[in-house]
Amino acid sequence: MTDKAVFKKINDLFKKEDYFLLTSHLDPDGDSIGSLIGLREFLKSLGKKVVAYNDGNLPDKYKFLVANNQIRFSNQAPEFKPRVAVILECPEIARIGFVQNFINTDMIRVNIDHHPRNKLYGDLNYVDESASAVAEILYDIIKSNGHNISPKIAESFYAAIASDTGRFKFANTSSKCFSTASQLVEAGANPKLISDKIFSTYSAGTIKLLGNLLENLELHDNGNICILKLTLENLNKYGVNVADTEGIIDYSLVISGVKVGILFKEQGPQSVKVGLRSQNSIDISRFARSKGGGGHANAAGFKVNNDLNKTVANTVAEVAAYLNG
Ligand SMILES: [Mn+2]
Repeated sequence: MTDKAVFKKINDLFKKEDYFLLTSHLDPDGDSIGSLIGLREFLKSLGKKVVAYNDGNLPDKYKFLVANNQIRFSNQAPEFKPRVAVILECPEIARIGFVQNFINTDMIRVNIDHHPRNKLYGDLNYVDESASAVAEILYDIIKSNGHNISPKIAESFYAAIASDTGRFKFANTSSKCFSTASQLVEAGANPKLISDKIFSTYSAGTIKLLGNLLENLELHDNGNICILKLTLENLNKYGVNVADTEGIIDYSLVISGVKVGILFKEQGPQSVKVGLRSQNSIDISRFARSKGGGGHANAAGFKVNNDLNKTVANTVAEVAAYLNG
């Protein structure tokens, strides 16, 4: 099917059906939140019954997008029987966590994503790896039917794109994404306000925690690898919720000469989340997949069931071998 044909099928569902469930991946980021809220707003404007779920926590910096209960983070069943499930940002359906409990085989599943290696698990699938954010795709779907973009939708989608492109600077920042962002600004998104909300709302505790992490950063493999370690003790010491540490990983790649940045997030005594960032020329997602994880070429990750120190030692050695192999 051509893009146009898929867009038409999705728009036909938006028009015909009345009961929708929307969801996105565990531990939501800006694209997950902005896309959910924008699509929810759009379907509501068509008079549809919509419930949006996410298995995770809402980071403080995205609270301005989400009014009371517009996204449910709890395992509380919908009050109506959804006919269509729209799954955003998930290469595999397992990424939606508990929300799987609410998706039955008799529902129509629509899978919209921009991650590599999407499993095409939907009844309708639209995957565009070149899209800067899922919000960019949703914008195109809605516009393709001539629908109006309200200021609230524009704000949500703009926030999603600004967040997924790291304020329009990651490798996914395309001419197309600037063009979409421009149209969203025309439709009412305020770039300064959204930027301030997303990128300048750290708590004092988070900034002090960042200071501690930077003070203790380590360079390995002759400066090719930079690592940051976020321990449970650290989170506790500065009173920071792990959901509010998004963006800290970007500091792992700002030192000149560093090819791969790694943030180790201790989640428990035998549980570590490993976040990876790489320079343009290095596909770090291939390494992440070899460890059971995934992601984009320059931003990926995986989880390890081991203690922090062993995970750090093993990962540094393996990434060095990957770089020099
Ligand atoms: Mn995304």
